[in-house]
Amino acid sequence: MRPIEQLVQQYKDRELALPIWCENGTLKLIDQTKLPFKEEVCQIASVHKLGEAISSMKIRGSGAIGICGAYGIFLAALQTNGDPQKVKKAGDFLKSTRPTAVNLMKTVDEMVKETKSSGQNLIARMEEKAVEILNRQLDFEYQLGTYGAEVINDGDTIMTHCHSGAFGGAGYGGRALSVIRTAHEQGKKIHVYTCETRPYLQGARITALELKKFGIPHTLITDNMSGFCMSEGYIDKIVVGSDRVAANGDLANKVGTYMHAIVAQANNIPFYTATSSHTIDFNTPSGRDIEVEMRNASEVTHFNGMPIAPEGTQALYPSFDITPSSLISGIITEKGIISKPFETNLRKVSSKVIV
Ligand code: RUB
Repeated sequence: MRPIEQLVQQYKDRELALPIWCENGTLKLIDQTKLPFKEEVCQIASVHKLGEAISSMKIRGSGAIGICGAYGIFLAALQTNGDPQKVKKAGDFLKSTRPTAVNLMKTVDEMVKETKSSGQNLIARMEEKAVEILNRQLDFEYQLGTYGAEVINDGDTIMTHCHSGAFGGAGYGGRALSVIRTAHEQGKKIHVYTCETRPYLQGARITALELKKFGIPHTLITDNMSGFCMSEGYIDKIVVGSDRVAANGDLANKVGTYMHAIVAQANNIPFYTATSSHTIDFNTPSGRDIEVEMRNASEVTHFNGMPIAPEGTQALYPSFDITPSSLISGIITEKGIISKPFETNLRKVSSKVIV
């Protein structure tokens, strides 16, 4: 069986739709900027176009861009007829497209490392390896979903921010929504509050769409309503994804996460991140060392190309913020739920010990 046929079969067996796949040298992905109104497939045959799709958020979410990094290296191998030096250069370009999410860097590095032992069969090996990475991420989603569902009680109301779900991952539920989806599939009666997530509205456009598809009851709120909802007792738990977890447990996630975490602590509401062990970056000692991507201010002054502020208004768009580990109750991974002290317990995960 060809890698693509194997992949399609795996997804069929699990009754899931493939979010990202590659056929005959063309990468196919759902254009997330068009959601929820259209599920349009974007076709990409060059590393340059892939970089553009990542920077312009056609594909986004740390898991999904990690998978794209792997396929991007396969495309680079095809485009350069398997020239390892040029493949490495393409990898450096891909890594520069979004600086905060570490999965992109890690999958590119993993693929480039593999070129060293691939010999004559470099192109074929790159395709196999990309499929392997996609499948591995999908397995992680089920595993972390099962661990994470342990902290969700029947009757819980869970708040999430941004979109940490299937379109932004390997297709089951990404990270936060894998926890929520698993709890729902276990028969727990849950309700989700999804923050709209200004300015890109990933929560309103994509999380609400997935919750609807999964049949999970939910309520959309604007980001500035989370304090009210928490102080009034609407929320039992918070589960968000992570773009990078530093060695001390601080995490980078979509801007706004930090303010939700502070309000959660003030109201004794447990705050979890659902992530994979690959999002933990031991080369980053603390949140202070994470580069926060600054996006174009026009994304704040405009919506869908329409201005929403007087012409000439200055704006700022830090795409992520840092939530200090002191505000985090637990880090849900495919290897188990990591509790405090994070500094020591995160290290144990890297040596495969469940803590
Ligand atoms: C995405 C974002 C998501 C994370 C975590 O930002 O902040 O919350 O990717 O989710 P953007 P996950 O929309 O700018 O890519 O861990 O599932 O990737």
